[in-house]
Amino acid sequence: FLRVPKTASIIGAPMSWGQPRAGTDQGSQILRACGLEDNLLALEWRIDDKGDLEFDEPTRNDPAIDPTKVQGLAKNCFTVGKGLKKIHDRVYEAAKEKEFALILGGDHSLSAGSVSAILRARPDTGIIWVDAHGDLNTPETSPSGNMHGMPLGLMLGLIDPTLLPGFEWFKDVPKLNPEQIVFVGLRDLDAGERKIIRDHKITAFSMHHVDRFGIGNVMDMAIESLRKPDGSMRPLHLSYDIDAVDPEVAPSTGTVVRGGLNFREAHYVAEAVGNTGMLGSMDLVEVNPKLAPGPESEMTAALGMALISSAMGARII
Ligand code: B3U
Ligand code: MN
Ligand code: MN
Repeated sequence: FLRVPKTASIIGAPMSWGQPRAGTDQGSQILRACGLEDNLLALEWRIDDKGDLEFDEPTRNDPAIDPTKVQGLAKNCFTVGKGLKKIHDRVYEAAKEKEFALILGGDHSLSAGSVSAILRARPDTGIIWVDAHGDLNTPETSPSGNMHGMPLGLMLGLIDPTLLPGFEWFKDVPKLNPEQIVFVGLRDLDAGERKIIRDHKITAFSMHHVDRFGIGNVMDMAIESLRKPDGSMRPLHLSYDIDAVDPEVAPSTGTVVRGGLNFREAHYVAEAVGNTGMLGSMDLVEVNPKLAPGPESEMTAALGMALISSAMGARII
């Protein structure tokens, strides 16, 4: 099985068309500006910086979903789908070279690109999805049509990619089994997402569970839930949406929800995953410096950077 690789591939994926707010496309840049390379070097990583990918903008002539075939909306699907293909290819390149893939968002739709690439290289990977939201929507269940609420809907195969312009390539990528996912930090689910969690028996730890059991127990249970049937541990991918963290600590993000992880809980999540020795890849998404600009956005970006460091080996003692 995979042991933590020693070379980290940094992949900037400042794509923001999965949600409506300008500024999410500056996330990778602001995370880098918080000293990413120096911090990783200090943690004894070799760095293979792939730079920031470039993405097309949506245009008014882009193909959209056909309302006679899909009852719902996936805004900018053509541009998002093309962008995810770029991310997928770049992440796959890193993962097949056995590098640690660190993906800097960008909005959370990008994780359908990164996770599908990780699964192609490391099929048994377990996904730890740290988020206020479930991101399990389909065009039919989504209240907003924003694709950053759909990456797990895509990865679970709940959306037919052949009906989504821009996603034709997605029919050939590996999909997730529900037992390969665990949620931490949930507190804002749509009705359709609740049903998907129930119907597919996805392990989910909401903020209610954090209150009830404490973050230490929650992370023990979350990690334990990702064991394979033979008892061995899966390689892990951490998909960290900064909006999992309480808005008092991480205000600069597009969809804030009160009652999130506090500062230490947020770090603990990353440390606990790092401590397994099985973490092979990570997304850090939804930092938007244009929302709450100034000291608050610096605080949010610095936190994002600290969470990456924690997952990749930084320890207090
Ligand atoms: N579940 C809602 C809101 C949302 C999802 N992800 C974020 N917000 N960041 C939706 O639009 O799908
Ligand atoms: Mn998310
Ligand atoms: Mn979220």
